[in-house]
Amino acid sequence: MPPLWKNANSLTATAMMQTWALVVCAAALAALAGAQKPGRFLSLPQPQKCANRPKEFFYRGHNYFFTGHVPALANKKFDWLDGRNICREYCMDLVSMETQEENNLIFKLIQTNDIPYIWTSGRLCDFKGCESRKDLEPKNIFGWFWSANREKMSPTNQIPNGWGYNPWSQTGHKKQRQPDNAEFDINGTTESCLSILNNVYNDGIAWHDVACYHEKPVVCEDSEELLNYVASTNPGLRL
Ligand SMILES: [Ca+2]
Repeated sequence: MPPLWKNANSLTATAMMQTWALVVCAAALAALAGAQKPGRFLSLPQPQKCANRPKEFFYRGHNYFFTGHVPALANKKFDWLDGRNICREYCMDLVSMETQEENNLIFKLIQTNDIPYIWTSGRLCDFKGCESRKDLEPKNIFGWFWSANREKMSPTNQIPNGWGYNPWSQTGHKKQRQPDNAEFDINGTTESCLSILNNVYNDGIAWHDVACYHEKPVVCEDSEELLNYVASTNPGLRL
């Protein structure tokens, strides 16, 4: 199995390659999903849902929406993988904040609507296929990536390139900077997923590592990979 993000550029070539990529990714994610509920897989996009996906706002070529603002999904919460799958049926994925500008946009959405927390696509590479990657060690600093596009995050203990500050919270359950993997000390569950919490630890709106089974509303963002795949397999469909 190729490294998770090194093959990202190959995913756009042809529909066949994309189909292959989806299968590979589904297999990879099934492995990590199995840690919680056996037999769970990534959902494939549904062309009609993609064509009619909610478009709450638009930024740099991508549409976004918050599940709390969509009648069919309002008041629902999802664990991390279910959150991804809700988005993926719409040719979207959980939001990835690769830049401070995009992060500001999501923080503003959270602040304006008084949203207590959301899931993002941020994930710790601590599942099968990650063991041989020396560049991901130590995991709590170098092991985080955006699942939606398999892009590696900046080291968690540094200000990301191009940012003015470190978006990871300076505090949490153990009164230590994030990621702190705090739940592992309580019940042995690793905090492998990236949530944005709204002042839960009197720390403002900030990034926290959280165990993936917790249920939260989500922000979905257009997935170019899934949109291209559905476009290439459904000629004439308006996306
Ligand atoms: Ca934490």
